[in-house]
Amino acid sequence: MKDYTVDRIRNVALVGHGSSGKTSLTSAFLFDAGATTRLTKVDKGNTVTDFEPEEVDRQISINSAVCFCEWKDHKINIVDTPGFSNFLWDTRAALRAVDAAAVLIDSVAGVEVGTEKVWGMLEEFQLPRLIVVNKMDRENASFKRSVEAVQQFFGRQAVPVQLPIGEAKDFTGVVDLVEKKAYVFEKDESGAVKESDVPADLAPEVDRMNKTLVEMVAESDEKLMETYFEKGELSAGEFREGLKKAILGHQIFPVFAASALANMAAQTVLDGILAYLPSPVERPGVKVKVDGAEKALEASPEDPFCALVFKTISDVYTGRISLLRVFSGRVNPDGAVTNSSRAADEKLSGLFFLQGKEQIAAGQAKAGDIVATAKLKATVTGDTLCAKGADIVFPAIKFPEPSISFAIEPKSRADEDRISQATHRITDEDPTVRIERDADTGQLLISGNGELHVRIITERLKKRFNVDVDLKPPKISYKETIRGRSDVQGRHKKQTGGRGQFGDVWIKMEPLPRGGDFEFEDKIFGGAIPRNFIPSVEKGILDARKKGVLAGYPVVDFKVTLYDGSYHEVDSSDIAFKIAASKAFKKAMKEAKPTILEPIMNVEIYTPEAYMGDIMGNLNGRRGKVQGMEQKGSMRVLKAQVPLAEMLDFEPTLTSITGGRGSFLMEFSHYEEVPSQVQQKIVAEAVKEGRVRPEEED
Ligand SMILES: Nc1nc2c(ncn2[C@@H]2O[C@H](COP(=O)(O)OP(=O)(O)OP(=O)(O)O)[C@@H](O)[C@H]2O)c(=O)[nH]1
Ligand SMILES: [Mg+2]
Repeated sequence: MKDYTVDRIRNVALVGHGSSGKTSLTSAFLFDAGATTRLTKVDKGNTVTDFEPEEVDRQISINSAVCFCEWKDHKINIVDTPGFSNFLWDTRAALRAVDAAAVLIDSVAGVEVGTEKVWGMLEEFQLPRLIVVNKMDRENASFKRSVEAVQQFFGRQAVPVQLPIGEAKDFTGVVDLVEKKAYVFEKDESGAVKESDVPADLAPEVDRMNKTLVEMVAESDEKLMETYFEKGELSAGEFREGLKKAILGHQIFPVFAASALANMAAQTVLDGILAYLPSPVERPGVKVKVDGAEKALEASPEDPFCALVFKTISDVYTGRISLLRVFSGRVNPDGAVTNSSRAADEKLSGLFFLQGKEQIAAGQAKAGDIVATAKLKATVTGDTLCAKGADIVFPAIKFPEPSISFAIEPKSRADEDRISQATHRITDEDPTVRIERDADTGQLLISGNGELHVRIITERLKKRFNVDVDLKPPKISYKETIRGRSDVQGRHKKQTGGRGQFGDVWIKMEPLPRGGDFEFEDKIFGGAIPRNFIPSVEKGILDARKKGVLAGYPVVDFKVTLYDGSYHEVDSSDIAFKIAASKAFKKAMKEAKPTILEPIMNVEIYTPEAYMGDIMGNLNGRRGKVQGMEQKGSMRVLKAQVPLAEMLDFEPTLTSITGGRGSFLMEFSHYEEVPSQVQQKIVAEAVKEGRVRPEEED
């Protein structure tokens, strides 16, 4: 491959709601630019970027995947990201690797819940973006309606730079509103295009939209505004330069129209990426910590090497593959670097560009590019690699805590043995998964971001690691806490024959505000308990709080004050005080009005207005509390808080109520007390599972 200078590279993520066409558009890009010899299809399971078996089976993207194409003497690195809510954490991580994004909108559905979610991420990372109204060939496609929806949600900065020629089955191409030129595409998926004059019937609309665009550009810059007022127009140069500047400054989000599936107008989007989205040198310097101080990194190949590991792939043959975005400097395939996040040295053994899963050897990795390397020893996703001595560290990548757990049961002893090895590889690749044994029940728990996520991980265990497990119904991570105060003695005494054991503590227990977790205060004066035993008292309570007295769930949001006790010169020991503290904890908890807490989720539902009533009624039955409702065009956005325990089967319900037109997202909000009738059920369940014994006295 040709060696491209930094200004001739673009790093673009394709983002959007699930099924908006990101993978299909990626396929069209690759085919049109000659990177593939045929137009690959999601429905055929042969795309470059949905290469995992779980992706092929379900026809959705689960992982973000990197590929590239060479277009008009530039290299465009494309990151095809997942749109389904369970996998958006990976999309968020991938955004750390790019300088801009293309946001895909389904021309029939308009803005969906996932669109707003990814939009929020682009705002968070301050990435310039263009918008593609995709699926223009679909029945009921509407460019106008889609643009209106985008403007209602994201503001009037969303301005068309194209006007589609025809819609649905009549969609044949686009008019470029900057050049006022038409591009008409063959309907045979070849991508063959003819440039022509604007069709006469569209001319007035094109003039009007061109004027709107010019005005938006003029508005974005004081000097251009003056020129526009004086002359009544902008020169072609001023217009184009001003447009790009406005896009880089987030004052304009240019809107394109395309049909990825029919390979129509993908090339004009590629042109748009070159013309309007920043090269690595055009984006503001990425903020990093250098020797503790914040600094902006310039994308210069001459500076010290510095790269962020934004993704890890666990490949059956190659092992661990780390995907790097190089932000400055350069490195050779055998380079020695430092992992500055962990103060560990790493030696590279090869560099390659990824075309989906295919690896293409790279002679060097340079500032502004995306590359991959295999077999790093200490490095995980989110780490910084830099030149030895450079000591640069990128801000960490934040991953969500898992929101749902399932128990899994290995089908055989051999399966059980293979699990621990597989766990490592899986969490390497997906830092949001946890596979852990529950200390109380002995059950193996697998936790993730949603049911689909957990099911896919289970499939991966089977396909890649030959681990066969049964997935049990999901478990909610309940907690226990107290509502009242107590003041108790805990005494451990065994003084019959030989060396005895003696520990004696008096503690007060009181509630802390939600999220307060645990506090320990030592108020022993005058040596009632010798100093050296006090940490054992705290340890005893820390151990004991792992299991509450009601249903055996961890205990949170309470404070323990140790204020008195007694000891024995010979028989007192660390262990005796630990046991005394543990006894005191159980007693104190029972006397302090114990209660159970459950996770409450923030739920956001997007639905056409007609289904609002049914959805509200359904949420009521799920102990949901509606927090607010907004109208965005023809859509309603409903925000509610609902206990996770009630949301496990919400997805199919919403689909059936709305005929598939509604979508929702949920994320953890906080813990709240469980109503008493529900508590009784949880306790009964815990007794049945053996987490607690009905009368556990000692
Ligand atoms: N009619 C029509 N269908 C399309 C178009 N683009 C994609 N599709 C179809 O929409 C479905 C989803 O397409 P994908 O490309 O997988 O969408 P995606 O955004 O990558 O989906 P996720 O990665 O799962 O979020 C597939 O069945 C595609 O064939 C289009 O332009 N027109
Ligand atoms: Mg996809």
